[in-house]
Amino acid sequence: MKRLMLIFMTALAVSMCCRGQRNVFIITDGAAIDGLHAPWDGLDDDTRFRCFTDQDFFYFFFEVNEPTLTLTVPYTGERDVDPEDRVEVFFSPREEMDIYYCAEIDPAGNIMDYEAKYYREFDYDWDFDTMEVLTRIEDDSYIVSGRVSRKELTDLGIDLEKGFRMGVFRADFRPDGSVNWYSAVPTADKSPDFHKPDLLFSAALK
Ligand SMILES: [Ca+2]
Repeated sequence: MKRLMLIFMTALAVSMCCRGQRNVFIITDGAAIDGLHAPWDGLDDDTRFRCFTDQDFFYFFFEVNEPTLTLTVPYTGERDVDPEDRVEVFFSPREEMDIYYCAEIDPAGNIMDYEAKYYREFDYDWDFDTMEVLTRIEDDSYIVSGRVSRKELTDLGIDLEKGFRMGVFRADFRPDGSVNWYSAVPTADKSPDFHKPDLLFSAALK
């Protein structure tokens, strides 16, 4: 995993790609999203998201400024991620989100992953077989890096070459239980709900 982190750190010098419903987020070395949005709270953050692939894996990386680190202690199981600070990545083969796959990862490296169907039908017993993450908590920030095998994504119907729908999100909890929800896709929605087609964006390999 040390090599994984090194790869991430060297891939950070990079290009900004288009995103949004009508544009395609092109996955190259260092495909970048800089800053997430919480329009329902009038907030933007400076989270950095990067992703890329090699022959075998899809890699993703988040760097989050987080002065109100909130974790469930003791951690007893993946649903304990629910009230925690975390980053989230969603994959769907289709815009309709008739099926999609989610990983919500806390700064300690705990993963709450599930299969879902629009609208908000969640199977928390489902897990990614090949997802691995490496996280680091620093002063007022944390890093989440991870990977999932391309074969697994392909088997789930996620076609990296032809394109798929991806979601990138963050939850910023505070110890008092209050929360701000952040999305990569700007939206005019009045309240946060990540489980909607217009909160995901089109992505594909170059
Ligand atoms: Ca927080």
